[in-house]
Amino acid sequence: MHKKGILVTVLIILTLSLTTVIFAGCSVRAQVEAKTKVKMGAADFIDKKVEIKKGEAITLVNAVPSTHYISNGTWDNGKAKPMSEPNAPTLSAVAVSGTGSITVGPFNQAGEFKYYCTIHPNMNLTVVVK
Ligand SMILES: [Cu+2]
Repeated sequence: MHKKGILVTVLIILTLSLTTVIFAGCSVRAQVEAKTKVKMGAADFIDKKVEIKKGEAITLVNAVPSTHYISNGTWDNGKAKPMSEPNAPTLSAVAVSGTGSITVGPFNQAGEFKYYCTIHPNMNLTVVVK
């Protein structure tokens, strides 16, 4: 009788931990990655220009551990030029650290949109939306 009680307790604990693992998995999957990935190096965009279709998003991925702060705008000859572009998803020094990533979008209007890293001179990205 006592053994059965222990067995039931173990089963309940197992069920609860399994449920936790399943829900944790769901929340990770909720951060949807876009099919277009833009790789970032230690201090630059490895992919400097990407082309996507209207309605699509991009995912900025650190290819090596680093920290970037991404905003709308561009570096022009070593000078930071923040921009506020109509129809561009707004980023205001959004941090991407370690080997992390962020998804930007969807981009719902055609055009060319500029993003830059506020701490790494000349780290520019152009997103072309067709
Ligand atoms: Cu950076």
